[in-house]
Amino acid sequence: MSLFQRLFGRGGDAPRDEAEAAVEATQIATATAQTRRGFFSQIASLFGVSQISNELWDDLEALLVQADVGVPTATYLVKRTKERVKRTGVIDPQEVRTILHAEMVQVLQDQVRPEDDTARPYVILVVGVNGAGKTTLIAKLAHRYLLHGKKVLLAAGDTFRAAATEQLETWAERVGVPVITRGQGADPGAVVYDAVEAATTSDCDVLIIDTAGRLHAKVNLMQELTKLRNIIRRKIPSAPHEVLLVIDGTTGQNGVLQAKAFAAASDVTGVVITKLDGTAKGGIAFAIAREIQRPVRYVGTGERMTDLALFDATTFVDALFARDA
Ligand SMILES: Nc1nc2c(ncn2[C@@H]2O[C@H](COP(=O)(O)OP(=O)(O)OP(=O)(O)O)[C@@H](O)[C@H]2O)c(=O)[nH]1
Ligand SMILES: [Mg+2]
Repeated sequence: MSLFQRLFGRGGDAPRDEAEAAVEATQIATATAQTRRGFFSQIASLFGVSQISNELWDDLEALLVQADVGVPTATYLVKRTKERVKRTGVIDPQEVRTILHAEMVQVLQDQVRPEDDTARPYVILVVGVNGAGKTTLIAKLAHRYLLHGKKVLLAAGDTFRAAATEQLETWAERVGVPVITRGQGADPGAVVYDAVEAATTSDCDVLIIDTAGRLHAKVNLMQELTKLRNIIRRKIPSAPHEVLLVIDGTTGQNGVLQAKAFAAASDVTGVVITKLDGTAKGGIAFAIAREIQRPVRYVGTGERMTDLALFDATTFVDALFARDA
């Protein structure tokens, strides 16, 4: 089954056509090159041995941990793989690799998409720590939805950081979408209120709201997100349809801690892992999916507005295990 066929039943964010699906699969393959050539090539070479031993399992677990899969998820994956190997009577180490592959896909696929993306305007709230890649993601999403023929509106809800509004405005202009702003120092709630109002009256399909970067440990800042959500809900009770948590893929296990704190404090519906192109530890996707029980929705594969891929579990795991020519 092609990537396009796998995603075809999904909502408005599914690839437009096979060409777009193929481009995104290539982007994932390119962005995971470091991870593939690093830890995953070492994992692949583990299976070159003549028989399955305890040492194989120990080495596998250690390499998964090094690739940022995290201790709980690495232990879980090894346990599941081992059980399946025993149950099915597999003795060829190469077949262990196939089983591991399937278990890794399963960890990512266990998380379903909860939201109804036929809603209109479809409201997306973007949250995360400072510098994770929120504003860049918004530009990428706007570009993607625009290509899908959607009418997009942005909201400059980061009124805290100097020049945050200007940064979003620059992106909006480049992408070719309007943006609602009130400038630095304004109440982010007021920006969100204006934006929801504008999205409703201007009949737009997708509203994407930027927020200021915040430390997951700061309780008052996390509560501010709840306030923003409530402002949105007053006008559109089913919204926000997605709360996307942006995690910088290069931050390792700290990223997993961030994800846990955000998931506990706000209604995160999905995760975007950015800067996948800048890390050899793409294993973080497994840690996040399993530890916070939310789907990875997109991955950022570079700094340009086209550097975004809709996440697909099989494509991602295939890319990690692929053999480079
Ligand atoms: N290589 C790479 N760089 C990225 C990616 N996404 C974002 N960046 C870079 O990360 C930096 C921070 O991105 P922003 O989008 O400004 O991050 P932010 O979360 O909005 O930051 P604050 O608003 O300060 O909290 C910029 O230099 C981006 O170009 C990605 O997928 N790959
Ligand atoms: Mg920003």
